[in-house]
Amino acid sequence: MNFLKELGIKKENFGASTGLTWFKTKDSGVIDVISPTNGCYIAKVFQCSVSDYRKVAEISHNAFLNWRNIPAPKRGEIIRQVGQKLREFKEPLGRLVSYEMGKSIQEGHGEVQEMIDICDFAVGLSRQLYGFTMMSEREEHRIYDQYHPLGIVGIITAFNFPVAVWAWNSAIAAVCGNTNLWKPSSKTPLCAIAVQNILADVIKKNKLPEGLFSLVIGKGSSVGEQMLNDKKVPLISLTGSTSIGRHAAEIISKRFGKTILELGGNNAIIITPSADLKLAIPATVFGAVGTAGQRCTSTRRLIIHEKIFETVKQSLIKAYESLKIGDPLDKKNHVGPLIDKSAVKEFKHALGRVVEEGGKIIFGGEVLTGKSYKSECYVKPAIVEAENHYSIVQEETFAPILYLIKYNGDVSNAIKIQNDVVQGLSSSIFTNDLREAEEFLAHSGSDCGIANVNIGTSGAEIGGAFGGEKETGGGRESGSDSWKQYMRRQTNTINYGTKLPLAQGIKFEI
Ligand code: UN1
Repeated sequence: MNFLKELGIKKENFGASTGLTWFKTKDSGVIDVISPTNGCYIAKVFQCSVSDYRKVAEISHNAFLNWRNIPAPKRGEIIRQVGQKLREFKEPLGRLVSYEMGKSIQEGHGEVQEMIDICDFAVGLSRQLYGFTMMSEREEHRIYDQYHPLGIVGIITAFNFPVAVWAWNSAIAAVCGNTNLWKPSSKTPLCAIAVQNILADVIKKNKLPEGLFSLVIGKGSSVGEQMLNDKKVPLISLTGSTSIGRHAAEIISKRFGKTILELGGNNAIIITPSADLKLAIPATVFGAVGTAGQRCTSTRRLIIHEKIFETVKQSLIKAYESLKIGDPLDKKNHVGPLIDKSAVKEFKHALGRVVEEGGKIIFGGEVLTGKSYKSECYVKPAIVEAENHYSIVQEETFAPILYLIKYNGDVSNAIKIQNDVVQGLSSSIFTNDLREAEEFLAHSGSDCGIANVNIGTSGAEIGGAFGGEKETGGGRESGSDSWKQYMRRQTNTINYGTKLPLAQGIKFEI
């Protein structure tokens, strides 16, 4: 396969790198990477050891001591070059994302586009790391705040966005003057190795120090724990399940480290009687089955007004019937496989539970077998009539299951249902009624980090701050002023006069 070669993926790969240097540990466990698209073996990755981790962190910390003094726009220039390299490698990298993770090739390329976009954003940002200037109450005094880099930023990513989420964090963290230490999901290590190889050209060309962009592929129970406990890593940005996030937050907060947590979502779309169904139906379908329901922003609940419930249900069934499921590398397919067999098991288990609780599967839910499905990871996305209080509906099942929930009366009833879960990532309303839209966006409206009108729950642009409330973790990454989390704020008061007045008018004369 040419794209593997182009990306520097070998039959045997190592798990730790500080840039150009790879650590050659072979005795700390092996990952055999299998493609969910066809069940074929792709390559081997030797996981790194705890002692590798310590060395990598040491090198990354030393790199930080220099990198923080490079003017931010010059750091931006490096990220500009990274963006340029990603443009060159968009085709093979997008293909690898699709092959290793299983999302459609369009989405694979879209993911690389997100990386390119965030690099562009970070380049501009490198000239805009602004603080405020405040008016002092004292004569001949000036107060301002400024932002300083933190140190090593640990980036722990999930399998579903094996490259984009790293880029959101690392492009911003790097222009802010930090070094990056990436621990990718063990389900998609090759994507991370490919990115590390793409970075190597930029590192070489600019003679950058080892440790600016580092990678550790290792066991969560050893290498992961080491990182969580490491005082040299002042900030950890973690994308994953709520239970992993809770565990990480407990450890990191004990050492007063900072976190950006992007955890589970249980995202809903509300469809009101005035909604334009020409928009609402495709947005719902993309939200529910895109990435085979494995985005943290995937649409899991559809809250429909009773007046239009039947119409929406029938339109959805029709749309689901037209979905092409199969090899995600084939452009005509909309839906690829789930990441692995255990995800298929979760899918089936969730459907079993919803039926037990009184739900009705009205479409799909089968595991697909037959010649055209080259692995055991293909499923038919399911539509289920359910109620919001069912325990399984309250959970995030990382699979294409869409729960249809009826509401009646006013939009406030729908908002109440939408908010009645522990997660708070993304939400949408489809309405042509201004009052309903504004009610949804008001203080008493959606309690999520993302609230959209007439577009779906997934597919956010990089320009906005990305993240959610409640058990989603409260972090914000990517655009807007998320960069502030990657820096430490300092307030500076400068006396340029010849007296020493105290604030609050206090007199202290000696
Ligand atoms: C994720 O699923 O972890 O908004 C991130 C979206 C994408 C990112 C999803 N831009 O769906």
